[in-house]
Amino acid sequence: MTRKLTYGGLLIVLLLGAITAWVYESRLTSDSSINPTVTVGGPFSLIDQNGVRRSQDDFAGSYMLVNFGYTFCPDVCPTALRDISAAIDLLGADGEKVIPVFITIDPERDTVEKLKPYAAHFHPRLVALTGGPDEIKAAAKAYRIYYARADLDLGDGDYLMDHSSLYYLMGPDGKFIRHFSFGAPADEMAAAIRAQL
Ligand SMILES: [Cu+2]
Repeated sequence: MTRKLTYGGLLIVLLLGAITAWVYESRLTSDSSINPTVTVGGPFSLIDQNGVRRSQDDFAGSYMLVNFGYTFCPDVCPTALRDISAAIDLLGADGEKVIPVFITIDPERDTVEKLKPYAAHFHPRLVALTGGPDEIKAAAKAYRIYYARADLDLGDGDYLMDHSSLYYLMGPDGKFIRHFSFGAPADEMAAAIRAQL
């Protein structure tokens, strides 16, 4: 296969992934506006970048800004984490009330060792969580996150993951407050979060 074809294939896979995630997300957002009883979030038990098991109860009393992704992600996740970190910094001292939480949807590659420098790169208070495949599956289901391994071999055993990129603001009681879509500007997120604190 030529280089050109490989890049073309990659583009198609990324595009299909984006469309799937978009369809899934529009269903979620329309669901939750039509039906306010649609729940997002809930109990989880995962392992943070320091190897410590963390549950939803550990975050009680703090707001969480939760998003899902994977460290091998070439573009979407780094952008999301940069925007989320910027929004929290824009909140100044109030930002201390909000804990940014990144949950991997690629636990096979995203080990504790991998998550530690990745999290530190984006925000000093970012909590990055991994776990067993079933634990990740349960957390993603609770947060209505779609993810799947992309059907394209990048060589050397590398692969991409398709996943939805929504950020969830959860209250000190662990309840869902609102979501932000990928691409939401940091200043708009900061203002929207401030209105909830
Ligand atoms: Cu990603």
